[in-house]
Amino acid sequence: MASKLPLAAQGDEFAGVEKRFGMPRREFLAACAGITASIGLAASATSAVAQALVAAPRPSVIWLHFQECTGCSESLLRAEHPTLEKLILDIISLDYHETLMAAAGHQAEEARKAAMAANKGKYILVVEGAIPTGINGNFCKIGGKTAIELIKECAADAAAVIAIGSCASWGGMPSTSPNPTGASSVAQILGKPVLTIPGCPPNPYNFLTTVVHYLVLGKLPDLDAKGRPKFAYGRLIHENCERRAHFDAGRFATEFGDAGHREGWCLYKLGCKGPETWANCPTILFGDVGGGSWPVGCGHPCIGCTEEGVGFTKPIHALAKLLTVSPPTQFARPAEAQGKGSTLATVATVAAVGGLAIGAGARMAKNLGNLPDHSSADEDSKR
Ligand code: FSX
Ligand code: SF4
Ligand code: F3S
Repeated sequence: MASKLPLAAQGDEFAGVEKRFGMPRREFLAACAGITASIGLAASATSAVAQALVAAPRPSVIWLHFQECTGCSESLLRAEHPTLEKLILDIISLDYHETLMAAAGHQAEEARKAAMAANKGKYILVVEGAIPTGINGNFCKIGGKTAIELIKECAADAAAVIAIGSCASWGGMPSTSPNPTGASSVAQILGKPVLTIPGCPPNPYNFLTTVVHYLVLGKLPDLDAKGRPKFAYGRLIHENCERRAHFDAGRFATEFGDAGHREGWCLYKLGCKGPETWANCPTILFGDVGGGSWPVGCGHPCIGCTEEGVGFTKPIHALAKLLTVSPPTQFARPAEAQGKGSTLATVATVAAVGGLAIGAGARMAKNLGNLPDHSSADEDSKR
């Protein structure tokens, strides 16, 4: 049962965390409070989450790499963020990870088989990278087995399969046209849905929170129709973007380095895909270096890297579909300063570009109140 004591007043139940996780107890509990909120539990459950992290047996994790840049692992393990790295590596038992393990060759293969046998039906399989299906899968072979053979063998006795990164989630960059290697997602290879944590790279907190959810509650979090945890992918980037007020006021950067860009105005006209991309980038940020540490915060339009059919597919300069919000009612004439003036024609043009009609505002209000069970960007555009 969750303790009712304030965090600072709790006794010695977390006395070992400083040694084990390499962080002050208060910092550990603060991290647990954030995770507790992310997985949708009341703040009073923070203590229970912390206790579970300290006491839960570390699940065995088999981590496979295929067609990718290893950015998923890099984002998880970057040196500037020892807290996260420590937390993850201490709550799981990473028994096989080709780029991190000291073992090599036959020794590595034996470690994988031993971990799978010892934890049959209980280990978590994490897959990073797309799986090439061309020339019978021979574009990628590890230890004499194709990626297809390996993933099927490892998934057979896994308790859960997690596709991390856009490559594993939906094919990502390797699957872009003309896709000469036949790069495919984990779900396509296994022929069944799996939990996906897309992003190129994905945000490590979304992986951490998913694992903690599994450890604490004994089940995976609620997923949307693309297999993404709703706690992380339940909102459009556009809904939480710090530049949103500029979008609503019709203030847009139209060139990199122009006055609007330097002022931090909305990047929609530079091709920002925030209005059709579901992810929590603006709320959880990257790298723990403070505010603004996410693509739009740094002045670059979101390219929709989490979103199949958008990231690496739509041209960077193409305008995004406006899925849940109405366009601004006023736009500047070309000769006027932005933020002032409009014509019916400009309003109509932008409305047509967005594919929206009257009623979108009401829909926005509805969507802000409810988590949409979006299944694809196209379906959402029809709602
Ligand atoms: Fe790279 Fe991962 Fe992108 Fe892919 O992240 S960051 S190419 S999603 O599989 O390593
Ligand atoms: Fe932010 Fe992009 Fe939406 Fe503009 S279009 S408010 S920059 S997410
Ligand atoms: Fe990717 Fe856009 Fe987030 S490019 S990292 S989904 S802001």
